[in-house]
Amino acid sequence: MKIIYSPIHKKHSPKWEIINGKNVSYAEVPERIEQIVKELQKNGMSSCIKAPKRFSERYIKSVHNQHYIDYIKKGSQKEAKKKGNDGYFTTFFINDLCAPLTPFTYDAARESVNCSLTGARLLKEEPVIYVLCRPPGHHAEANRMGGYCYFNNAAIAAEYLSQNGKVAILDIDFHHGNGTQQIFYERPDVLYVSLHVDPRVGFPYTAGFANEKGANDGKGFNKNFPLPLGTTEADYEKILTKACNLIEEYKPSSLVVSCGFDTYEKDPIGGFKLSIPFYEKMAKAIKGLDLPTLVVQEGGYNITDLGKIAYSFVKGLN
Ligand code: SP5
Ligand code: ZN
Repeated sequence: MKIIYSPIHKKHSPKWEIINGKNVSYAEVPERIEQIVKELQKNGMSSCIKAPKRFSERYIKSVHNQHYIDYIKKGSQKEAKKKGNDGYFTTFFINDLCAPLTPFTYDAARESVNCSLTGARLLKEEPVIYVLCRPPGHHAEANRMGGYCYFNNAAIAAEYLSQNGKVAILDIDFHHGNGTQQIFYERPDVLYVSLHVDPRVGFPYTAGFANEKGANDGKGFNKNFPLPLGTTEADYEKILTKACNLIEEYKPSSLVVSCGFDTYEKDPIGGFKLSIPFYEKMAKAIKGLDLPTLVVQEGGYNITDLGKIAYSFVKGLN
C-alpha cells in the first residue's frame, strides 16, 4: 500500500484558534502527521511512503471559486510580509475562527491537494492509497474556509475520480464534512455519506442534520448519520454497516474516505469512545466494499496516540 506524504505541511503552523471568545493553542499541529509517519516507519513501512507530484491550480478550481483561491494565496503572501507572523483571522470567506492565514498556509494547502490528487491518480494502479493530507479539507466549502480547512482535498480528489464514473465519499471524521456536503449537494454522481457528532452539540453546528438529503438532481445522494456524544464502538459499528450498505447499493467506481481520528476515546476535541484496535475493524469493513479506495487524512488530535491509531487503520486496509 502506498502512502503519500510531503514535509511542506510543517511550514503551516498557526499559534492559536479562538474558541468561545478566547485564544487557545491551535489543535491542528504539524506533529499530527509527523507522529503518524514515525509510527508507520517504525512498523517497517518506510518504503511505502512516496512524495506527491505537482498538479495545476485548475484542479483546485474544479471545486473552489477563483476569488477564494486568490484570497488564500494573497492573504498568505500578505502575512509573509508582516512582522510577527502570528497569523490572523479573515473577516470574509470564512466560517469560524479556526482557520487563520499564515505565511505558508497557501503553500501547505496547495501541497495537501497535490497529495490527494497524486493518490487519486495512483488508484489506477493500486486498490488502496493512504494520503497524509495536512491541512485537512472536509470543512472547506466552495468559497469558505473553516475548521482548520482551506482546500477540500477529498472533494478535489472525488471530482477528479468522477471523470471515470460514480464516486462515493465516506466521511468518518468526528465532525460533519460541511464543505464536502455543500460541494456535491446537487450532484447524483457523487454520493456523500457521513458519520459524525450531532451538530446540535458539536462543530460545525450548522450542517450535518439527518434531514439534509441533497437537492435537485442530487436529491437522495447525501446521507448524514448524526451520533450522540459518548457513542460506543457497538453503536458506531452498526451505523458504519448501514453506511457501507448504502455505498454498496450505489455501485460507485471508486471510494474516497475522509478519515479523521478524532473519534478516538482520548481525543482532546472529540467525544466518541472508539479504541485503537477498533480502527482496524473499521478499515476491514471499508476494505470489504472491494472498491478502489483513497483514504484522505482529515482530523485527529491526540498527538501521543495518533500514530498507533493510524497504524491500526492501515493494518485493516492491508
Ligand atoms: C478537520 C477537523 O477535525 N476540524 C475540526 C475543527 C473543530 N474546531 C472547533 C473545536 C471546538 C472544540 N470544542 C472543545 C470541546 C472540548 N470537549
Ligand atoms: Zn474533525
